[in-house]
Amino acid sequence: MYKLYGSPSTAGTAIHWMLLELDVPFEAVLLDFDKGEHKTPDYLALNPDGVVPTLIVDGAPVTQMAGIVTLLAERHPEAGLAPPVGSSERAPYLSWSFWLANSFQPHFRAWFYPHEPAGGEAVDAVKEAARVRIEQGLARLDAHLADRDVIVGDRFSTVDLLVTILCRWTRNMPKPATAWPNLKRYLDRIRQRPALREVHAREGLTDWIDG
Ligand SMILES: N[C@@H](CCC(=O)N[C@@H](CS)C(=O)NCC(=O)O)C(=O)O
Repeated sequence: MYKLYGSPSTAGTAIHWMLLELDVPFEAVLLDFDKGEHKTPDYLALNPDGVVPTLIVDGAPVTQMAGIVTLLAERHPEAGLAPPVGSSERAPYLSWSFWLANSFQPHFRAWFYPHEPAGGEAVDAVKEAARVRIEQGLARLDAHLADRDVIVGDRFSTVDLLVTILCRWTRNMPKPATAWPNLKRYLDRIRQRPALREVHAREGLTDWIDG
């Protein structure tokens, strides 16, 4: 039985969705950011960064969105949400996973929390730099999807789950992911997945899922 600490419409949503894709038993605790529930001593003992998600696996906390979905795919290989170790698709799978986590996702942190790198002084410049880099990343994904339905191989994987969540975060940005034609076609198909629709319902999210 997994226990997820998340919060609606956050990186926690990725794990919530993944658990529904896997159809495994779990408990979801949705923290209220407005009440600072992610900064309490008890929660900081689980996740010292005071962010979501945290997943309790066999009694121990596991953090980092991309790491958690990769771990869950490994623990539930029957779901086929990651190419097997040793397969030819493993290299692009790991490259895309780490690119998303290390190179692309941090620009979203800068966009939504610009005071962190800017120190309160250069918030507008930080947001503008983040916007440009997010759009460059979206253009790269769009080009990759020109003749493909998924990012790696020929079946949906945790890479697609991460791409979808990050694209969702662009929905109120000046140029959202759906403005790129291949990304829109890709996202329109993924938005039909029952588990993604279910996580929207469970977290009370009504925007974006229907376009
Ligand atoms: N690198 C972390 C980033 C997690 C993160 O930034 N989570 C955000 C929500 S999407 C959060 O908890 N923000 C609350 C805060 O920073 O106070 C991960 O991938 O898990």
